[in-house]
Amino acid sequence: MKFNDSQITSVKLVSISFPGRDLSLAPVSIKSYILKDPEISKKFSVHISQYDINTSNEDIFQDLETGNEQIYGFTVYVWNFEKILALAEKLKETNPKRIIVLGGPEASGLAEQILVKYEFIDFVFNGEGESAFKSFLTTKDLSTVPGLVYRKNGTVLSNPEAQMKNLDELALPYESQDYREYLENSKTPVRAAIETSRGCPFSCAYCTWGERKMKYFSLEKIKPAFEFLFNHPKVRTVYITDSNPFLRKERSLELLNFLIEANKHKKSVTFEVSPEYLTNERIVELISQLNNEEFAFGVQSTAPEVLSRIKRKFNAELYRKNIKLIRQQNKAVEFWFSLIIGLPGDNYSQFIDSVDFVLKLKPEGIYFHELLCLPGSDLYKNPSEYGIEYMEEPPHKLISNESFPHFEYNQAKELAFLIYLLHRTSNLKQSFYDLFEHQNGQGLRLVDYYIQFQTFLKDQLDVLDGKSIQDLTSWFFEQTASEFLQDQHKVEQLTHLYHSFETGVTS
Ligand code: B12
Ligand SMILES: C[S@@+](CC[C@H](N)C(=O)[O-])C[C@H]1O[C@@H](n2cnc3c(N)ncnc32)[C@H](O)[C@@H]1O
Ligand code: SF4
Repeated sequence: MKFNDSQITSVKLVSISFPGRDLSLAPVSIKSYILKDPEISKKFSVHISQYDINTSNEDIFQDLETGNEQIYGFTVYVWNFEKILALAEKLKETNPKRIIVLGGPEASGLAEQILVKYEFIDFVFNGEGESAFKSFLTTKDLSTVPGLVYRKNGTVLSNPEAQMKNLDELALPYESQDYREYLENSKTPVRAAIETSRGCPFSCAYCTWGERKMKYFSLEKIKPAFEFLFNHPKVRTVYITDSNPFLRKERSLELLNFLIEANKHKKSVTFEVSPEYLTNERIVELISQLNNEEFAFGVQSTAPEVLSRIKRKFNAELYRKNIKLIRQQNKAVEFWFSLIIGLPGDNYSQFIDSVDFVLKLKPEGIYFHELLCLPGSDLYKNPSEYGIEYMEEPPHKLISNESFPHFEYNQAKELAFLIYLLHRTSNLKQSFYDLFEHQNGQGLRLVDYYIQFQTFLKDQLDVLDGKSIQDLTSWFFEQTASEFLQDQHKVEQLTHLYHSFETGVTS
């Protein structure tokens, strides 16, 4: 890009995130990396602005406008794309000289389409942004900028991506002044994120992480970063963002031993893994000593038909074994499992088989996610191959799935919400587990008791409080359940109805 050499060009990196979290890693990493370049630090001033997703567009716009930025670089995810588009349009409309740049997973998956559709967006980056953005700010020839998608003579051109070869060249968040200040100024302790690797060697069809070569930060590099987070009073929990943080045996053993030793204040270290890939018993033992209050395990589906369609492995025995091992080591640990509703090849009956598998592991709760057809994923690229149709607009929910009729999908979602709610209602989770144990041998599966209770509740209590299940995105299960639980009268009603149901079943 050609910038005026005689004056400083101002760049704002913008992220729109969730409350209770730290400063997003993407702008922090990009800023730290590009400012290592003497030419950039001389000619550019770079600022980071982060906003809560619940902040109104008017307020964000006013704040963004006050600076005299020439370049706005937004980090785009599926949850903030619409907000960013509205902001970008207004920024451009009020001053056409502003340069609007998008990066991040959602923008990467839609790069060409964005430039075709939205004239107020100038550039989109595909993939990793650190060295690509540096090249953008320093080169005069756009065709050399890795991953850049841009317009030339009315056509949209797309440069090949270049991967960072050595992650140790990047700064970790704690090395950044912005990150430290953000923590200091945060009113309450946050959930801090840290990357120890990038990529994923697997290739689940719904995910955008897969088939990317694994790259690692060295342990020497990440150890002080963890120490900083463990010892910082404004850090509540530490969240490892990796796809599968404990894949390599020797590295995992060293890292886990270190984490256990360094975590003096016993903060929770969270991450999501698929127990499929935990094949070493010592690693599982060490994971259970991490002092976690909570473990999140990806299941997604247990149905062979679905697993083969989405190209994912599943080994029920290994699952059970690992969960049992962790439980033996750490009795207090709470397990959460993730299931996706609406996967290709799935249907109501198979979905409840998956739910039953998970329930039998007696989790604290289940995260149910409606299937999103994420740009860049195989599902998004080849919907007809998977027998699905999805919404073009974010969050790219399903319109149809040939194996999972609408009615069944909503039924599954309704059951999912009920289970989520029951597991959040004190004692009721255990009541179902006890009921099942007590009734064992009656030929019913654990999930069947939840289904029977769902039928029993009909016309007696509306757990959705007038909302239609179709309009409730699974993202809002937590908020909807919390609203229900704040109403003492409703909680009493639910508990009372459960007891009537239980009496009916056992008598
Ligand atoms: C932390 C995280 C979250 C956090 C929120 C994070 C936040 N800051 O607000 C939580 C836990 C809330 C979350 C939730 C969800 N998440 Co999430 N999450 C992540 C995770 C693990 C890490 C993100 C991160 O910081 N990465 C590290 C940074 C450095 O990487 P990056 O963001 O990709 O940025 C690089 C490039 O994209 C690029 N770049 C980024 N911004 C910019 C800007 C410019 C100008 C340039 C040039 C380049 C550039 O350069 C960066 C450095 O190389 C990612 C997976 C991953 N490892 O990336 C998934 C991921 C972002 N999540 C994803 C999804 C799908 C979800 C959920 C929708 C899952 C679900 N079904 O519920 C929910 C939705 C949230 C909701 N509404 O409740 C997808 C997003 C796909 C998409 N199209 O946006 C990801 C990519 C995982 C996946 N499945 O593929 N998530
Ligand atoms: C990206 S996954 C990674 C977890 C881990 N690597 C695994 O394989 O289980 C994190 C969680 O987000 C949810 N998720 C990921 N992609 C999704 C999609 N396209 N639609 C709905 N949920 C999704 C899944 O439930 C998953 O458990
Ligand atoms: S779901 Fe997990 S294992 Fe599968 S590709 Fe995504 S990150 Fe990798």
